[in-house]
Amino acid sequence: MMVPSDLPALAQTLLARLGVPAATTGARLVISPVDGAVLGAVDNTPPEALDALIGRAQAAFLAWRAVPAPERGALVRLLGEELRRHKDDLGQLVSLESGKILSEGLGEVQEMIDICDFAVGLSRQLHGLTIASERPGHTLRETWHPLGVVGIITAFNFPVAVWAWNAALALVCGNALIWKPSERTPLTALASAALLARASVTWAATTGRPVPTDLSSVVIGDARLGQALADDRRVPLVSATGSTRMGKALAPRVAARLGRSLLELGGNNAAIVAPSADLDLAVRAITFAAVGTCGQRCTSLRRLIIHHSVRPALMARLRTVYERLRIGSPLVDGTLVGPLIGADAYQAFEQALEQARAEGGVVWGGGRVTVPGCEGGFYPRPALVEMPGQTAMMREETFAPILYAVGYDTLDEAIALQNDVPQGLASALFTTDLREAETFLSAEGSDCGIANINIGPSGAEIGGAFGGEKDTGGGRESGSDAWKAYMRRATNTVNYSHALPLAQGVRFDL
Ligand code: UN1
Repeated sequence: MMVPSDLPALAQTLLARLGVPAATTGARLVISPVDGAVLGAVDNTPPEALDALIGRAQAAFLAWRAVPAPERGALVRLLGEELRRHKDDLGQLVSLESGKILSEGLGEVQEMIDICDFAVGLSRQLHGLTIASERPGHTLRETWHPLGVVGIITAFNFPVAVWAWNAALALVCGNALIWKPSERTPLTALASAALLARASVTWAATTGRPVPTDLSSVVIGDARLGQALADDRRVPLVSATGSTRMGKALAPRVAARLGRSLLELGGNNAAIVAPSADLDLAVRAITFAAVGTCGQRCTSLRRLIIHHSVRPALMARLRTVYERLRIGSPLVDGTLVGPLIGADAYQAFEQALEQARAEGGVVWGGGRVTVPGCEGGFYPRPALVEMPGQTAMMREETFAPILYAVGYDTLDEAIALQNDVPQGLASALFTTDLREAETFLSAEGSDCGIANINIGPSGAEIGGAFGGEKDTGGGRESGSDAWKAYMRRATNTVNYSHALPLAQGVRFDL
């Protein structure tokens, strides 16, 4: 496939098919990282409009919480159907707007579909517990209730899937949503919202009642919008994905009013390669994890901790693979590495390599690749960096395709290195030794929210809980029981006897 030369026209065609009115006249320009073209121009949401919007979302919540959960699930099922129908269009738009390769753009929409399926099933399984009461004639149980308006803040790198993780769960849990997407990716947000709006029309036609107005909305603008959500008591949960810096600025504001935040922040993910590792498999897994999405996943592999006995062989093979990486337009079939999101990201990439050299690193790769027809895009040559040890700069996350390699002698030493960074998102060990594998997954092993064996740290399925510890923020989204963050728990004691025994045997005779 040739690179379509007129990306703005393609973007507007895709938007029209997805049900978004022409986005060409607003004050905020949307730049494609593919070639630097202006894809569209959208309206900013004035920060002062948020107060009324939160009020309307609150009213929508009060109506939505009374709808039975399986019926709420039906809306999410319809959203999943719209996404299936428009997977190609939305997947292409994701590629155009975020720069990820088309297969990953489509994969992202698949991730939305998957979480919708999960949430539909969940809508009949918002289970509480029954608990044995210590008192005769009493029952003790817990129930889960809708929470309120959920603020969702997302990043450019997964411009739609992360919203869907939050939105699909929050909707079946009976909440209203206000979504602040990255300023860099408003078009895919508007398109996702348009698909939900279509699903809402179908839901209304089949149930005979409308979806409450402003049950779900998108606000476009800068950090002030996120701050307004963080500060507003009518937003009991703020779910934020982005940098640790952003999370550290936002979370104290939410905490100041004793609200809840669900944080999905930076990662600094490592893979350990043990002497027994299957190197064929490891090379493929490492390369995908390090250069996929141009190193701009929060789960991207950034540090390689290699046993000294296999280090020369593995690094030689990685260099060969890196030399053959197809770097180019993400819209061209077969491309593996697309552009960084913009000039600032490219500058951070260069600066990190500079710093690595200053700290004793030997760099293979690096520099900017000129892609014919896409001269306005910032295409980096992914870098492999042999480091003398885990230096200070390796403890920071650079959102770019840089893979640092260090050596180790014992597994204990490797695990200590893996854990010795501020972040705690994803980790991996390549080994065929059962003892090593189980040690890595044990309490004394990886300290991350995600710990894998013989698979890289990125590319998680939606079925598991997703998130990490330490500077990653501690939140869990997506599968497993992550839904509980979107509900409030009530403990209920019912006395069906004629007596009033007090707990703990306390006597209070009148
Ligand atoms: C992110 O980078 O914010 O596990 C999310 C993965 C994807 C999600 C990444 N499923 O890499």
